[in-house]
Amino acid sequence: MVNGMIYFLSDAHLGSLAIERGWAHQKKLIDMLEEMSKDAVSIYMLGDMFDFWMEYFIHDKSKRQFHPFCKELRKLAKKGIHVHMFIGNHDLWTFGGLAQLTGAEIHYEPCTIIRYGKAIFLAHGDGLLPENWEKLYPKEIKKKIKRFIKLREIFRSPFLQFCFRCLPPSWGNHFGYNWAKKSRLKELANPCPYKGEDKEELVLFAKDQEKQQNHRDYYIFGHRHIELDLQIASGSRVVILGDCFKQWTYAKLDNKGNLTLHNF
Ligand SMILES: [Mn+2]
Repeated sequence: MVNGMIYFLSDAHLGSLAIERGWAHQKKLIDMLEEMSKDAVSIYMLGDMFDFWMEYFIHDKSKRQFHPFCKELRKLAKKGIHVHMFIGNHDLWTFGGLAQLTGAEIHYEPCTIIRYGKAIFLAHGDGLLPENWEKLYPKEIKKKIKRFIKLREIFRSPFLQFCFRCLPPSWGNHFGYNWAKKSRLKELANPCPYKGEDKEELVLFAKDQEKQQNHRDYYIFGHRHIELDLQIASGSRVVILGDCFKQWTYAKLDNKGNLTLHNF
């Protein structure tokens, strides 16, 4: 479909030990993609589609649980739909395996695309901060952000990644899935709602970009598990996709360049 729709979704957290009825969850995601495939030209998944994804040097049998989803993505690609997957902060450890399994193009960095006359900035959203963040937040939040940045560096260290990939998959997975579960339960017990236009990091990041004359019409992020569609002063819109396990949010760009948020 040359003038088809472009879809954006994120944060399915497949395989999460904190989301019940794993198969029903995956099935609904497949149904959603199937629905999109009727008029899609491209589908962008903006990260954390898996709650934990690691590619070991030893064959990992547990990946079998995701075969239906991976098969669906291959099917879409075969149909001629461009399927894109951004890494998030839960599924950054892919070294070619996921691309092979799914036929999707994997993005390791944020990027800007131009479609139907609109410049669109795409990223998972973790680690994107406004320039003056150290002056902006109180001590406690600053400490939290610094901790997150440190952890992000550790996760991205090639040496530590190599070590982790040497582990037997059952050990690594036990560690990874339980860590992810802990963070999900923490989020459920202590949800972090939208912080407001003057505090939400991703909104401030977008405003910074606009100030630096890097104009985009739309900024689309995942990561936060909140739904947001906000017009900022420059006229740009900042869209945060909710998730694909509770809110089932997706965004759709039509061939006139209109972007809308929906729930499946
Ligand atoms: Mn995330």
